[in-house]
Amino acid sequence: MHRSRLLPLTLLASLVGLLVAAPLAGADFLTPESGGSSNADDIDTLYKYVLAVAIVVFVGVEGVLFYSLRKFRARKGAVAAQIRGNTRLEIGWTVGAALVLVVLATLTFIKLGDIRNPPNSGPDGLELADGTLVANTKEKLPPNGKSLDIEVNGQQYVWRYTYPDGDQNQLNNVFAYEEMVVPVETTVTLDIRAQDVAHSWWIPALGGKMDAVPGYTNHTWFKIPASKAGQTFRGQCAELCGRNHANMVARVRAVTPQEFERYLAQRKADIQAANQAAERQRREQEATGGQPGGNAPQGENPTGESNNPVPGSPGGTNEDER
Ligand SMILES: [Cu+2]
Repeated sequence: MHRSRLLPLTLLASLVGLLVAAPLAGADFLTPESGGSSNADDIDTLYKYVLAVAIVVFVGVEGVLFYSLRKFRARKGAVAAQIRGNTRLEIGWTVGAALVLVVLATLTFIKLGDIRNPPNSGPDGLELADGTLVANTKEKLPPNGKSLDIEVNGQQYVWRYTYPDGDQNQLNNVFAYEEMVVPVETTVTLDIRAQDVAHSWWIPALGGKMDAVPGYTNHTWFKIPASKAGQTFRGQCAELCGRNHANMVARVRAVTPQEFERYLAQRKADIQAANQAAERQRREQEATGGQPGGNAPQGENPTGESNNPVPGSPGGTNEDER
């Protein structure tokens, strides 16, 4: 075969090969991860719709291009037709492009509601009593108003999670870093904040990413199906936030509601023990006069900024539950 023909044919063949092989190379090669929550599945489906339309457009355009390159290639003695404008063709591709946009916009709006609005927890989800595990200032709640509302706080360079406990006192809530443990079949709503610079919360298999910006509270949600209990979903801060941005990882571990309740109780006990140990140490230091500034009256430290049991954690956590 002639060399000049070989090149486009090889290009076309490799292109077709790439498109055919792409789905086999892994389900999430061209479209987002999914499977952990219905909003992630909807986002994934939407990408697939757009991809399908894009492939049709791409193949159509490239097909006409390669067909024309071959059919109207330069020949000895041939004179090219001089064409100036073609109203029908021009209207045709303008209307065609507009139709593609209308189709994509319609599909997007059909899916958008299910992506943004959290559904109710399943019957086997965590038992959510009225007002006990629910924050009272929420933008998006499930239709029945009940969700496990966890505060996500981005800080250089770790994610901090605060679990609700039903009372107004934020200081005695259970908290954790890096790994969030959640019950399956339960709608988990997240209040996403940042305390220093902008970060971005993203566990790809659990839905879209959400900015964490100082001074704002953003909301997102997920609901992990029962079949995924025992699985851990991994993510990573998605906003360059400083030197150690790459180390700012996040994990969400799905457990059964029973395991979740055990986890919460255990964690509460651990935090109380650590606080008591810290308090004991502080009193000992005060008694021996070892700590500078240790003469503040005891029990009058509402911010809880001293002797925080977890290094690097913000002030105001789990002080003095007694
Ligand atoms: Cu970050």
